[in-house]
Amino acid sequence: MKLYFAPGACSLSPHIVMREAGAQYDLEQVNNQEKKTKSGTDYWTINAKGQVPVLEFDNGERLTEGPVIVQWIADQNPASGLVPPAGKLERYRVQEWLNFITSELHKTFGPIFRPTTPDAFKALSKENLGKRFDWLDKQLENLGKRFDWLDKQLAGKDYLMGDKFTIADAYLFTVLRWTSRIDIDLAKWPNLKAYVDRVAARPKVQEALKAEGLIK
Ligand SMILES: N[C@@H](CCC(=O)N[C@@H](CS)C(=O)NCC(=O)O)C(=O)O
Repeated sequence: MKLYFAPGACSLSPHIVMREAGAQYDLEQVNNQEKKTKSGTDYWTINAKGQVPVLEFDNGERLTEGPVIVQWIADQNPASGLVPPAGKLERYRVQEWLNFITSELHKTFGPIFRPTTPDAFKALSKENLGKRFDWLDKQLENLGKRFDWLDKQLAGKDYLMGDKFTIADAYLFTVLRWTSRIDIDLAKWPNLKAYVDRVAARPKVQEALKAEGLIK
């Protein structure tokens, strides 16, 4: 089994889940700009969607889409308690979170830190720049509103589902880490800040961050 990842990208979420579940997969780093794996394989041949994460099975079959991969890993390791069993309402609560994180948070970040964006900004006229900034401002405002709501959800809770860490926390933590790259200071949302620090302190999360070279 092999997990394809790019340091700090959304693949950090299944990477954390893999470690929290006690699963042992190989890791293969992907250069997401060059679309090459560390061992030199053209990444388009691994995932025709050109994105991480990908979980590759020993028979060569591959599973994509982070919110699905984390459920698969957790289901293979039920003793880890990382996801409630299918059929229980709590399972759909976790899926409710995964869907919110992927569609309303994760995908809002992409265009904000796409590497080509600053060059385009430079080349644009002042008027166009203004329009882009209006757009960027709106994105950040929308994110801010969602963070206000999230902050309330986390008040008095250690994790999204209460006192138990689940796959949804691995994903939310991964996405919230990106705020520092776009100058959003989480200190504005005390529950969110405390949550990120709490997840970051988990030994398996520390292991994943170190393995991706994100901390020393
Ligand atoms: N729907 C996919 C999206 C994955 C995704 O956005 N991956 C990003 C990294 S966070 C990526 O590989 N981007 C490179 C690209 O799109 O070229 C999932 O949830 O797994």
